[in-house]
Amino acid sequence: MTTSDAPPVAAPFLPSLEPIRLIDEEGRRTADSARGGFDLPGPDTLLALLRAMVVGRRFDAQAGALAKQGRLAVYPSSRGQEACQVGGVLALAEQDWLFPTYRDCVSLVTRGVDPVEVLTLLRGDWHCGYDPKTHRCAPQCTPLATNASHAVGLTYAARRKGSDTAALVLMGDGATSEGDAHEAYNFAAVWNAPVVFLVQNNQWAISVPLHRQTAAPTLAHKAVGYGMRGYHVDGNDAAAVHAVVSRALAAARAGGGPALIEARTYRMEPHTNSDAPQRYRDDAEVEHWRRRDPLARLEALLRSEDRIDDARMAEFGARADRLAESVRERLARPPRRAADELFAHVYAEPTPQLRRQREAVRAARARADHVGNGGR
Ligand SMILES: Cc1ncc(C[n+]2csc(CCOP(=O)(O)OP(=O)(O)O)c2C)c(N)n1
Repeated sequence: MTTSDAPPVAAPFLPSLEPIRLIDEEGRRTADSARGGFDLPGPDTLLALLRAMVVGRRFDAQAGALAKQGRLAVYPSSRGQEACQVGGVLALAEQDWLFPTYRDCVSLVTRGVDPVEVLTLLRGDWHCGYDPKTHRCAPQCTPLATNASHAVGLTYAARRKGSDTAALVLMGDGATSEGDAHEAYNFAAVWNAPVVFLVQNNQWAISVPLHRQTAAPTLAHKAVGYGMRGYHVDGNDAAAVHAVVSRALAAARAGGGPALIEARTYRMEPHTNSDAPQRYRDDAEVEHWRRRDPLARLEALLRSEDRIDDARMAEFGARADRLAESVRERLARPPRRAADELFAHVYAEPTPQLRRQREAVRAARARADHVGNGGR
């Protein structure tokens, strides 16, 4: 066993108090002092970020409308958080894994998962509508922070097998207060697991504001206590999120260990379509963040540097509309799955409770079919 008398050095792990920013709120390149040693990605990457954000926002609006129509049981909006989800996902390599939450539908669409399959869980149709292995996307987790320890386990195992797979975990500010987050951060650092935890600090955990959630100077400072690198980044700057996540993933793949990134952003919509945010937050706050829109910021930079014009924006918009139309059409059809299939694959042998629930669903189905057939 090797030991050292030298005190551990915390400095390399410390995040900046000011978030790292590569594009300012007016859509201009920032000065070196704001960049934290990161460079603005090249024009192709910036265009890919903008295109994916335009598509993501259109998808999000469509999903919100489908929830209002009752075609989805619930929908937690990503609006305002596109730079985090798109910036993070486009930094992933082919072999990497994504571990999203219920909030992160745009991240899955960006990773290439069929948008209808993304919405399957929220439709109440099936546990996880997509095959996690196809695009290396874990199921969206609703229990807060449980995805974090799954990612540590997967990447630790992959590393032991000699693979250079890393993982990106998406989690909210509220999730960082969970015991599961603590355990995942600790095991990731102790095991040197190649995991990047991207905390989308959207300021609210349903109705709980950040200041009632944590006393830490920033959520990124939590990294220091676990012995991993912490980064504090402007979560409405897609270029900055992409640059920071890319570097953290590359370091993790190369054996440099995990990182905790806090992306400061804002949840523009209610927590879900069943929430009433006017009961706990001011319109003025929402308005403040509306003026910091991540799509407008990147578009402004690309326009001012002649990298994009109206025709190109229209192309992105048309692509987004096609996707939304396909989602609308396919979700108008009845669900594919038989309802009692929900009880399969939970345990090898169903428990007595599950068997009773399955019988109850079958009986309700039979009654509904009987009524549907005019009671004949
Ligand atoms: C373990 C657990 N406890 C409580 C909940 C109920 N719950 C659902 S969302 C939420 C707030 C989460 O806030 P945050 O992590 O900031 O994510 P956001 O929804 O803002 O993206 C809570 C408490 C849950 N899903 N899981």
